[in-house]
Amino acid sequence: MKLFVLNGPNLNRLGKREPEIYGSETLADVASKCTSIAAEFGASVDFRQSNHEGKLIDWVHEAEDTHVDGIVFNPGAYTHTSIALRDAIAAVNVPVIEVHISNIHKRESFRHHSWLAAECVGQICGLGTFGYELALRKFLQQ
Ligand code: CA2
Repeated sequence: MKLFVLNGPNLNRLGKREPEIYGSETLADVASKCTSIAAEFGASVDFRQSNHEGKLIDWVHEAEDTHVDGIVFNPGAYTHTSIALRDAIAAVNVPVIEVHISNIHKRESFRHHSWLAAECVGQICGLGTFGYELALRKFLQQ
């Protein structure tokens, strides 16, 4: 099984600021956790981050073209703004689980709505970086 874990804008700063919201782990820590969980199942994880909307869209398309089995996706703030990312998810036949480290429903009202969630298998939020692990395990147990 081949999985993508995609991360959107500013998540490369994880662990460097706002630990009260996002915790103290870095994105590299999350990547190595995801890689070792996948390895337990003989699966592979391609873990990526971009600050650019178009790049994230290209990676969603690439997932279908290269027969990826599922995408764990933390789209960052594009969650709340991007119809283009929603269309990309709708345009591919690859299941996507949306993950947020923080509880977006407990925060500013502009974070309450996700344009992507309705095109995803499900959404996990507010469980810290453990949400990545849960989403991965959902794909891996299949
Ligand atoms: O809770 C999440 O995972 C978010 O996707 C994170 C996004 C935010 O815009 C979403 O509403 C919820 C922001 C990522 C920025 O990450 C930082 C981490 C540390 C320091 C600064 C930014």
